[in-house]
Amino acid sequence: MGDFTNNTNILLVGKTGVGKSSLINYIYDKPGMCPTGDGKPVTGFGVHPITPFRYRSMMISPYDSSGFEGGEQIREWKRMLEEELKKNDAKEVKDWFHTIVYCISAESGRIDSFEENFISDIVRSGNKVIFALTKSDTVDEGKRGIMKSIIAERFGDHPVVEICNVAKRMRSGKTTMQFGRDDMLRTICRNFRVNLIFKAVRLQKLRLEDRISDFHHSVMKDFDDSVSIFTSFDDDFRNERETFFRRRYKLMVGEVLDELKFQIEEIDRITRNVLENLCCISVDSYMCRFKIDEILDFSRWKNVNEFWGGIFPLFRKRGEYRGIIASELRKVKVDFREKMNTVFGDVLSDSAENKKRTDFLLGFSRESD
Ligand SMILES: Nc1nc2c(ncn2[C@@H]2O[C@H](COP(=O)(O)OP(=O)(O)OP(=O)(O)O)[C@@H](O)[C@H]2O)c(=O)[nH]1
Ligand SMILES: [Mg+2]
Repeated sequence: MGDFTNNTNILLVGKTGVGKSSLINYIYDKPGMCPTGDGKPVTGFGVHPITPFRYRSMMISPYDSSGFEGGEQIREWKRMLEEELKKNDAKEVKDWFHTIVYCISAESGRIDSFEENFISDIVRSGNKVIFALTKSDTVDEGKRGIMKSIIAERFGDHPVVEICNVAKRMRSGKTTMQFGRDDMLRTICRNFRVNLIFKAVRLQKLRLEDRISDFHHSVMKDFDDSVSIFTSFDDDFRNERETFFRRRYKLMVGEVLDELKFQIEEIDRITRNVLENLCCISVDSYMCRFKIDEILDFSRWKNVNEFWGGIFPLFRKRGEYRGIIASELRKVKVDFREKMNTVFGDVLSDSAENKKRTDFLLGFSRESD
């Protein structure tokens, strides 16, 4: 993979004062890296790149961001991020950041509706989100459990990491310990791998759509060029066209599928090597399970042949036949999309919240194979 680097960009997002900057300081292991504080907003408006640091063999590039307190501020925040994206030549957030770490304070006991809408947008746009349940030291296990189920209920199976960013001296004189750093960093590293696989699928999906349209046009052009009123629509003619189209389809679409399969296997191999051998983070092995021949199944063409039994009056033959081919091609396209969507779960439609999809991409087994 030419563009593979072990660098992962993460953006910290969340309401004012939830502990975004403190979380960076904690995972960085440098208390004064980002300014933090109580009361009024501390981190200035914007997205702030922090010097990358190494975690085992991965480079982590955190971006701190200003917090928000309500719907209006979120709108401003989004506009600001869009501007930043433009400056960085990125079309979408997911192109720039491998992971969004969404911080929610365990103390809050709820997710505000403006926040819920915002997170749903982020998730729906195909971003990989990790929820950081900050200030987990301040509430008991029961309350943390409730927050986790609220998150799971609203946003599906995204990872939730319980975090205590800062050691605090309690009134009792006891000092609390920080926790969650390793868990957070491991989750970020695993996410990086999933993000790369998603990216490959998304890119090849666009190419596949193009290829199928090209195929469609090339078949119709071939028909217009090679079929005339003198053409006899006998078995030989039909078989010859069918074999020709089949071969072309396999070539045009199959090539992209081959490439996708190869890319996924490469990403799997390389990222597994980095994570397992260099970072000692175990990952589930991804298996590229889809069978290209099954996806390219061309059985629809049989309908054309069976339907065409010489029942049309002669003068309608060419026009009818052309119409049938065009409509069969549309069905082939629909079939193809359905198959791809089954194979990749919701990845291709870019909507998240699908457990199967995540399991699949993380390499857990899928019963449908
Ligand atoms: N007990 C406890 N306090 C925390 C934790 N994380 C952050 N804090 C405290 O919460 C306050 C706000 O932390 P910040 O890191 O400044 O929060 P922020 O989200 O960056 O805030 P803005 O930049 O203003 O949006 C500070 O007083 C931190 O010490 C945590 O995990 N546990
Ligand atoms: Mg801050």
